[in-house]
Amino acid sequence: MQLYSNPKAALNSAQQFILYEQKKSEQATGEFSWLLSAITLASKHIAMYVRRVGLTNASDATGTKNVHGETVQMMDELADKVLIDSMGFNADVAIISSEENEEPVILRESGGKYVIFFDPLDGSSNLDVGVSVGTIFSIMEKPPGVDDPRKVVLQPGTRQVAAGYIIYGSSTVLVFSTGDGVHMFTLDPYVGDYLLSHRDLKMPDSGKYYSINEGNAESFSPGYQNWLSWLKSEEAGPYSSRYIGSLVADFHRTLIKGGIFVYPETAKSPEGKLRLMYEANPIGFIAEQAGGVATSGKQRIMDIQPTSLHQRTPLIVGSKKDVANILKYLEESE
Ligand code: P6P
Repeated sequence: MQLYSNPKAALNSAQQFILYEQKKSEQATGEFSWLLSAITLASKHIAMYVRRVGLTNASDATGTKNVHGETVQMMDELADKVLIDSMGFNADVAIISSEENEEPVILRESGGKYVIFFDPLDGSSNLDVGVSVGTIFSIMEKPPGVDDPRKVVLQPGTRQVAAGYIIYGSSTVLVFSTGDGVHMFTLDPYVGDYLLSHRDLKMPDSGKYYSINEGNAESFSPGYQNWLSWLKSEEAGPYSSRYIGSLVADFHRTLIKGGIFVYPETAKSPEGKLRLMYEANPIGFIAEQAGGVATSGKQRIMDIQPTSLHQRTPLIVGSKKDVANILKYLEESE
């Protein structure tokens, strides 16, 4: 049997792809290709540890809690350190901010062009049960003439120049956009590089999967309750429920197959659970670049003007028709 291989992919590593894309724009200086290569190198280190988590103490608790009061695992700290170290010595990176650090990591008091936001290992509580986890990144440029780190990091998602994630699942997949479509690369462990598997990925206009933690349903507002009832009716169906509990995995399925992911306000998380700067914004950037929609239920995610670095937001993201349906119920119940 002929061994399947995608010869075109072999010619398109993520680095080559970025360099080729950057050549298309005169003002490109190759800075982004460096940033991307730093992130992809770090992700290969992280993938190596994630793939062996049962053989190490990587999923053990460190005994500390992060800024959200969540238990920090060894793997969370390792991923955070690997990412900061990989970006740290690049002259263009001014500030790095991650879920694991209450304050932004200031690499350069002045100078430096980019601000990077990370969720180093989203969904890490699933590590010990073999569920996909991921690294999410968002890249913004420093506003000209602003050096105060507190102001520099509090920019709306529309200021993103690039965003993406790496999902450590059945394969290790890199998805990113620099504002010119969404592209997907699969790590070929034999080649040791990310090879192009989808160029200019588009999210279907609608899908049959809905993804929401119905364990919180009691505390959903009437709009969400009414939407869920409609969703399960003959009129709407058939929808299938898929909820992994790992944002990157639930979103990646939505990106590829369409449908909707919802994390609304709940009794436990009255502002929503997901973080704006390093979860909702980058996921929203990718969704919109692929033709999807990302909203808080009240406004476009990327228009939200942050007031604090680790602030949370409700997140509704997915196919335009499925998001339009839920917004109709939310508006009717206002
Ligand atoms: P719940 C993981 O902890 C995470 O931050 C996201 O990856 C995921 O979508 C969400 O929380 C799951 O939260 O409350 O349903 O377990």
